[in-house]
Amino acid sequence: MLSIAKSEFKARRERLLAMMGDNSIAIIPAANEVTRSRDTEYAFRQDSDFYYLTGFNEPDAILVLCSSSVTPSTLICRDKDKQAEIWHGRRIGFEKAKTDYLFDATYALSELDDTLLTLLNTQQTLFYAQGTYPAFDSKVWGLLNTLRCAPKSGYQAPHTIKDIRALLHEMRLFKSDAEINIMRQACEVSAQGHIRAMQFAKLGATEYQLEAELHHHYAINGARFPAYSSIVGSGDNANILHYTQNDAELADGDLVLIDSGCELQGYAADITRTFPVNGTFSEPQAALYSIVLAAQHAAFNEVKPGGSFSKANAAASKVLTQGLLELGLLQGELEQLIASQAYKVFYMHGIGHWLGLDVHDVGDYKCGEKERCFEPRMVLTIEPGLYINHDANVPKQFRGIGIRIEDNLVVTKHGHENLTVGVPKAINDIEALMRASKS
Ligand SMILES: [Mn+2]
Repeated sequence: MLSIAKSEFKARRERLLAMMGDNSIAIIPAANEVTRSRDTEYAFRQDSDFYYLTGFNEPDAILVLCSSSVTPSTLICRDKDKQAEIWHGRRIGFEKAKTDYLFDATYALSELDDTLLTLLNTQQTLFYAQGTYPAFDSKVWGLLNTLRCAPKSGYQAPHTIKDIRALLHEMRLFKSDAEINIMRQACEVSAQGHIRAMQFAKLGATEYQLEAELHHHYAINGARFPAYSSIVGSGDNANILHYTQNDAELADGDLVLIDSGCELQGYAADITRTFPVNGTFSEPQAALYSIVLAAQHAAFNEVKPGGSFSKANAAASKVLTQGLLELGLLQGELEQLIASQAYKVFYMHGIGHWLGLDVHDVGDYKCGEKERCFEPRMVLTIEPGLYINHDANVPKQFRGIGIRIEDNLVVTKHGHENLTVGVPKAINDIEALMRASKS
């Protein structure tokens, strides 16, 4: 299976250290385990920032970067513990972590406070992301106070505190070849999962059964968990944007909207497809679907260096408005309807978002006042939709139809590569796939 070399994680730390400047320290904590109920925990998910810089997948660890130190990259992690490992699982231990993960120094978690105090002392700038782990925030502020209160012991606290996320998230926005390869694989696995769910769909099946088909396919391909709670909404449920109840029975004549993607080695895929339960789009469904698909194609044209989310959204909104006008769901002048964003009644979310270790990945959407343009190696989603509620004030045949089509694109030198072409979305192709699975 594809993976990211430990040397790449090390190179990321070195790049960040160089950007931090002299006499700077960064403290980046790992995630903690979270209780699900009584003495059971949710499946552990590493903190994305910590993972990006370490590739280290244990809870409670701390990464410390010191730009002017002879040991710039330090990991503090759980020590080996025979009893704990018999009950809860293997630990790498600080000795092996140093060699396997290419750190300059490693310490056991029992030495956390002393180590942090020593490393923090006399540094000028602290880079830290406040607010993610409140308990750890308290520890850091406590250590800073210790340094401030004891100048006679030779202690000196950093003068300046900066947010590490400004530097780190800019790095994460641009994906390396290794990251793109893993995301390509996450997208392929997810696409196949969607195909499997389409093939399984039939009258009387349930939304949770389609969800199970998707998750089964992810898991047997090495992606044990979805990147986010899968949305499987049939009929009017598709009009609930973040519907995750997934407990309805599929009815004849309804569409099903599936928004789901796996997480592979920390990287998310995020695909949406909408298809008919009985395998054939009705006329009003096909009419609305064709508008959304055309809007997506229009937005795709803006996914290239120099393009932007707002250009993509403008292109998609124009097509959506035109289509809604032709079908009689909007009335008025095209230009005026676009200017007043009349389409927002039926398309109320954004055109897309960055994609990476987080499904709604990090990275600024603006450069100061201005919107930022797409550049090669950015990965993003394009996901226009139309949502016509069961009680919408429109011709009856369009009510209760929700449609979204979402693909994952990596920006290239001259345009983009669609990572999720593996799952069909043309009406003919969807109908052919579903017909084949029934025969
Ligand atoms: Mn999305």
